Amino acid sequence: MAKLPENFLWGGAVAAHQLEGAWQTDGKGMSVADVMTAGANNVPREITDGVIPGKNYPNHEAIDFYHHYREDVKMFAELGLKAFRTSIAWTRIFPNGDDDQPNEAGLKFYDDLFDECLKYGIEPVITLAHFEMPYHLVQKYNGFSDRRVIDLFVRFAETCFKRYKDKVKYWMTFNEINNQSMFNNDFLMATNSGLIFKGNENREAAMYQAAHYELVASAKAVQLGHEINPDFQIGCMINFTPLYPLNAAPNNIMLAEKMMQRRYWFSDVHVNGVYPDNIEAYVTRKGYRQDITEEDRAVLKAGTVDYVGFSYYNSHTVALPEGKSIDDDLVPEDLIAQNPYVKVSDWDWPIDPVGLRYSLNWLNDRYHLPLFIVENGLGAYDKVEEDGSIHDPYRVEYLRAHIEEMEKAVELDGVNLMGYTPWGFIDLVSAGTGQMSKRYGFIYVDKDDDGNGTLKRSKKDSFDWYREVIKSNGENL
Ligand code: BGP
Repeated sequence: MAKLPENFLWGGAVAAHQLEGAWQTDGKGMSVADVMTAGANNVPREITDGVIPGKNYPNHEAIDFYHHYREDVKMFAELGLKAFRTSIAWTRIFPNGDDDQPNEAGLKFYDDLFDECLKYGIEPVITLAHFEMPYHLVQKYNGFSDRRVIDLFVRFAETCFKRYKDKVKYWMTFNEINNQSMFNNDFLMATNSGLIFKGNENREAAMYQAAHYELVASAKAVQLGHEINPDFQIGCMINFTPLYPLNAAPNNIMLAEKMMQRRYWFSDVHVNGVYPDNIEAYVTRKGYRQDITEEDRAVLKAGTVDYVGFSYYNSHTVALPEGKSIDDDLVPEDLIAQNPYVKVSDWDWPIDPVGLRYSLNWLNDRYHLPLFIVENGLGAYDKVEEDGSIHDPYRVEYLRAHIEEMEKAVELDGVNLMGYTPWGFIDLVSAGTGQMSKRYGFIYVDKDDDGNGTLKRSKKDSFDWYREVIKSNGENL
């Protein structure tokens, strides 16, 4: 088999609010992630009305990367990372989102962080908004349900592009922008587009309008970024969870196709600059997304992305419930069926390495753009032995199987892939559960779900394994 390209971006991925902590340090404002309590296994996190003393807000300290980044980046270099994907906390730069001036201390933090990475030859890969809209914008505008938030985001993007134009080449606008297709999920709506529902609003309608503004904001940022530095590579970022039909019943095949359309039109717009016909037909039929102008359409067309970044954790399987038709109002969550052919993780996430090869093929055939796997991994419980060692063969097994499928996609299927940055390669706060105990890392961080621990970093067995994978450019798995 042919090898991966020499410049393949082997790396690791994190997000500001899940590891930085220091939630009020050096002028940082409060983000929506700062008002999220910790949940538990399959108990959703609560979004509270401001910070309530005594509730556990795990992001407030997280792993305190803000104060540990120098020693951490040194370890990342030892691991051999070529790329480090993180996000810029919007509230470090514009604490309220609509401030007159950016916060210099926040800008300086990322200057120092990027310098530290570049010192070791580690390429920063930066997401502008990873689940952390300024809380002030959530309260004042209900996030992206208000058109005015477009310009506030664009100003934030412009400030970052200008400041870091000689340090950062790879950017993404919004993390997993398409999570909001699960519009019944409060957490996903708040983190994706800053929408909080107070009553019985039509959630799906609100989602289509807010997502439109968000896509316009993204396209404006992409266009501006290319003007600021024509060498920038600016991508979109979607959660990619292929939806399989439970069986060959034609209605289930059609359902899976419909659900794929409802989940992946976001990247269609990012890449093609136009809404796909099926979504135009759907929103027209439902009377959704009433505010879309000719100017918006021109902006979408002018601000298409350079690559498609995506996360892949699992596949889902769908079946049409008894007595339902494809064209009924379907609630995405009600369609999920158990796939008898795959095992699941401790958090009931299906484990499906072949699904990654399927996803790479699907995205490559659909978009004909470079792809970037910017998240992949297994959340698991780790045990620290008496002597401090941590044996995590399950993590290696998961990643090895996925990398094998990734390599087949590149080497046998001709997929154009830029890089691979496994998620949470240093333990951090889980986004979905708010727990520390759902760990993804090669680097262990001593902290538990109640916030106790020394924050000491140590290497798990997987650390040496991944270092060898990078060193051999994916040959030694
Ligand atoms: C993605 C997010 C990440 C991350 C990951 C794992 O959806 O982009 O922020 O946390 O999923 O999810 P979890 O932390 O819920 O296990």
